[in-house]
Amino acid sequence: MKLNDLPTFDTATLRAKDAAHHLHPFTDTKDLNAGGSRVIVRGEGVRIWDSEGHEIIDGMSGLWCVNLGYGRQDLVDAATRQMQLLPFYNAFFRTTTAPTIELATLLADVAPPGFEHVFFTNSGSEGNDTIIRLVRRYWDLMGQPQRKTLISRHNAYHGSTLGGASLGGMSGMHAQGDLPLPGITHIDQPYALQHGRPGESEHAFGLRAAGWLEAKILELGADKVAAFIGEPVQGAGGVIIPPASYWPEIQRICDKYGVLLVSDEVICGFGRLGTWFGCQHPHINFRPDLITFAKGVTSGYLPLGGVLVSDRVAHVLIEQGGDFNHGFTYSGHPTCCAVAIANVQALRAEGVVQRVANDTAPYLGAQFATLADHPLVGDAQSLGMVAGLVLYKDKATRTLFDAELGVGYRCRDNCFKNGVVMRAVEERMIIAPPLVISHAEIDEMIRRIRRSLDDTLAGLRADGLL
Ligand code: PXG
Repeated sequence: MKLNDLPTFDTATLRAKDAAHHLHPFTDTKDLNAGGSRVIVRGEGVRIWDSEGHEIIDGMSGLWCVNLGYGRQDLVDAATRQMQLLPFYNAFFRTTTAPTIELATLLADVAPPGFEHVFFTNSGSEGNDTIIRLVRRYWDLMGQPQRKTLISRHNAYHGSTLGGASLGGMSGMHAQGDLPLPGITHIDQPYALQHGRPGESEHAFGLRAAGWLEAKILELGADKVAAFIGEPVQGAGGVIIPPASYWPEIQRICDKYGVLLVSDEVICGFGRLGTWFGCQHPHINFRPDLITFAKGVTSGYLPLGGVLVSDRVAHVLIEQGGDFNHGFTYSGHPTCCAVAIANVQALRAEGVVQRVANDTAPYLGAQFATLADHPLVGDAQSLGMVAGLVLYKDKATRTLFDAELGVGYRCRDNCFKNGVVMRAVEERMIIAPPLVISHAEIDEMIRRIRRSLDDTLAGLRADGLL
């Protein structure tokens, strides 16, 4: 859309209507309404604009999803063509649509070896609910119906449905609504800054953290455990990058006890780490039995998610399972699938995943690491196109600020003011920019982040907090 074709936006009226009628996700509505929400009206490449005309580099790709960036006419055209032809038809009663078939075929091609089947959902949360039902069904069919328990990790994020929130390990979510559901339990996350011991190597910590899974399996009894689920790199938890020793050891433990291994690739999938799926990254390196995906499959242009099912599981479901009594009206929605096809084809044709691995991610990592010379910043690390740093009160002694000060939120607000989206997760500040970001755009993003860190430092000093 040309700039002079843009509609005009009356920010005050929009904010008033938003406050009157919209309950935002994960939001204190009273607090939001006191200040008013920011209305985002346009996007192009890695940039977004708000209704007051501010230009902002989107360091979070929308919400970890706009992998190809904004303004892709090919994705718009794919949606338009499909909506003209057939906006919707279902896949329930011995019917399907061409884009649904073509996307299933394409996903089998880009998935790790041994994944020939997909079950479609609308979101990552529904994908993980599907995982719960699938793994329990699998073990019923295998004649081990007592294998019901799923093990996940504290501070994991697996969605906001009852199943997703239960699999997730967010204490704030569990505290609302009596979660987790029965049959879901958690071990600690592989976060060395929280759980590492003085002098312990990263390698040794990774093995010890994976050992918590073995201990939990033995506590429950291996014959009770259906699956272990984890994000290759925890996203919403604050970009927690596990040691390289962690996932291969998790794999070994799952193999030893016959436990299904589930990779939640909602963030890490579709090139985010420089491999098609996060489990394929050399630092991560495991072979899951099931993969949850969403977000990047359409670069967020339309909602779509699902579960990639390995041949081990699919064979049992298909050969012995009969009906699988599960599905959503929009499972395999043709317009969403058409956009996903265009997105995956573009990722391929433009060599985006390769470029992330060989060029963009190393460059982002090097530039992001330079932030560690800032007085507030320590532990600035990245893997692929996700990066996180810690805001320290005293980085020499790794002393954190009191949580009540909300230092991360101060920093996040300064980032917005300086034209960059960065997300705050308690003491951690994180980014996950579009995969198509250029070197010049990375430079500009890092400059804006540095300015925001300076402003945060100055504000803390002015308020007598440092
Ligand atoms: N798994 C993972 C790993 C996710 O990151 C979901 C499942 C759920 O997907 P849906 O499509 O149902 O939202 C997610 C979603 C944040 C944030 O604050 C992250 C997500 C969602 C909302 C906020 O970082 N990730």
